[in-house]
Amino acid sequence: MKYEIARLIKEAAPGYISGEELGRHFLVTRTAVWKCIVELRREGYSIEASPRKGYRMLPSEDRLNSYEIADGLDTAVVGREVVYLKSVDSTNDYAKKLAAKGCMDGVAVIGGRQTKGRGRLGRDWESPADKGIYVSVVLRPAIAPAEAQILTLTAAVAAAKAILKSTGIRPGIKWPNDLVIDGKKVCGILLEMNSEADSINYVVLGIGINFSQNAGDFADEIKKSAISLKMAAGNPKNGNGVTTGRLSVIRSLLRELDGMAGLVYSGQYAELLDMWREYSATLGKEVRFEIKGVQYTGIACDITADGKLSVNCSDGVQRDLLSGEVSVRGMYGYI
Ligand code: BT5
Repeated sequence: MKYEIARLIKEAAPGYISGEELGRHFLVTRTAVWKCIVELRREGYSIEASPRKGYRMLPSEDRLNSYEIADGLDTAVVGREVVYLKSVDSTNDYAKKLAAKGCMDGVAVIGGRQTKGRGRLGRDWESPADKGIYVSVVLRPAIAPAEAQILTLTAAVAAAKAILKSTGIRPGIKWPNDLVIDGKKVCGILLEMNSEADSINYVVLGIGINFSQNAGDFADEIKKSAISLKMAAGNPKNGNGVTTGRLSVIRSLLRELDGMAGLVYSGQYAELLDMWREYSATLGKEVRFEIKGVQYTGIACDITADGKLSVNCSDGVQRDLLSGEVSVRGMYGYI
């Protein structure tokens, strides 16, 4: 009932709606309405109470709860069910548990903070309360496990589009799983999969976006390589500043992920790869990577149909990289 109350108050804004009217609507007492208001305020809703006029919703962007995230989302798969947790160890771990129990395709888990946010290969993902966006989505695509890399690209394009649409800032994609702004990492993607030899049981796509950190909020080791949307907005070349809250970015992300997942589910990889190329901050750049202890440099020239990065190496050989680390000139200290 409380979110229904929130909806009615929101609909009445900028006007008021009386406690009596709300009580009548739900056939409860005004005291019961008041108890819901107290709970809603605790969840971050700014609701003004005036003794004569009733309740009024004040503008506030950062109301994160499953109702606000899912309300009117209207997606086909992603976000059909939304789980919001104020604090969680890792949204990926939580989503994996739901998936193992058989949850439906498209369940989205969102955290207000993560106490054990993870990157790839056991690395950490800094996940402070209220300053970042932590989203994991369970997908059950009917594709071969060997094709799963396409989903990392899918998530990267979806996150880039969501950031552009909701904030006006255009990030680039650094292959395979980073989004960058001004040469620094604003978003990381973690794909985890549970599969049989030739079919996928489920995939969990985890996306972390730095939203409102200041430079001083990041640990010393990543201060030079990390950026938040708020920091990016401080650079005039990135637009007029971020005026949205995390809620809009999250809703936009779920919608874009839904669109992108639709492309994968219907086998429209070419379209997806074209979008990836459009946002790429890697193609055409000098890159450096290592295979079995040998260092190579070259120019990243394309992305293959199965998501590999093609590099024209300085020894004249073209190499297609499946995953791993690639340093891109101009990013993260590679000059
Ligand atoms: C990633 O790993 O970039 C994947 C990050 C995925 C995080 C999401 S949040 C929701 C979901 N739940 C999880 O538990 N994880 C996912 P990788 O490419 O391995 O990069 C990790 C490295 O990025 C670290 O070793 C640091 O150097 C750096 N790093 C850590 N936190 C960062 C942050 N907040 N911003 C920028 N860089 C960061």
